[in-house]
Amino acid sequence: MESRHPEAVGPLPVVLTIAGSDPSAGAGLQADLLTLASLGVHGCTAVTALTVQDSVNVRGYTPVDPRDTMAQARAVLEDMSIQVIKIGMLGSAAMVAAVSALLADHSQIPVVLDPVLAAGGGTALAGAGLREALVAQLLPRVTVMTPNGPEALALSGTGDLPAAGVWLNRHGAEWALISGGHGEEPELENLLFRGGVLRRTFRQVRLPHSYHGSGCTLAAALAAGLAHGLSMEEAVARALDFTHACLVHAYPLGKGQYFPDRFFWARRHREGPDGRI
Ligand code: PXL
Repeated sequence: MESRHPEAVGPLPVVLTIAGSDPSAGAGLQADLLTLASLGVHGCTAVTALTVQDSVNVRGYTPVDPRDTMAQARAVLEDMSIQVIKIGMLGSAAMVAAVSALLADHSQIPVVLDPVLAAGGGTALAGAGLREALVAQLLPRVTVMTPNGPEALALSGTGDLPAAGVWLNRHGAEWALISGGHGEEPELENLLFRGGVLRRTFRQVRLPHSYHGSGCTLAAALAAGLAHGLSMEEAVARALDFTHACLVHAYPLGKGQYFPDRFFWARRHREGPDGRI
């Protein structure tokens, strides 16, 4: 007979992330798992692509056969109760079609879509027709999407961010959070839209460096909040605060972008005299 340890609490909420692998572990599914773990969520992964990259740039990527990615996702979905599906880099229109069919079979699960088109350094992570496929096949199924400014403009073809937010809602995304930070302004604005209306503007102070995986962190933290049962506005507010804290504590590991520290709250040993836990 199984007995529970007196300190054990109930099972963790579970998020399935469908995303690409980043060997530097700054972005992609590695970023998702770190973020989810830090926020008390169990993360499962279905891998869409193997990227080759470091903290400076992306050297290339190999797409995974969508049948293999979907077999991973379906295995997990058949076995566990999944609270939220988070979608990151898909890479190809064929992968979008496969994910769209998967979501049709799990219509009750909320979906967080980070519409990845390019790496932080600018290298494309998108095959031909990805943009059109995302819009036509995935947006109608999205609970909340988290494009950055350039992604919102590219997806919508509009000329400014307020118009892009309205456009994304009209094309099916129930909520759209357009994250700021890609301009030069000292204070960045994150815009939350629903029903074609700008519901809230969240302002944040710009931080000094360039970061690897900040968008993945934001979307994964938002998925974690929803998996814990927060309302959308509360989950967005907390995800933005969490991401900002990760970036405040970010560290340089390689020759390029800084790495967000998703476990900033556990680093008391950094202040210790011998640098150990
Ligand atoms: O940050 C976007 C992103 C998402 N997913 C993977 C990535 C990147 C950026 O480099 O490599 C796998």
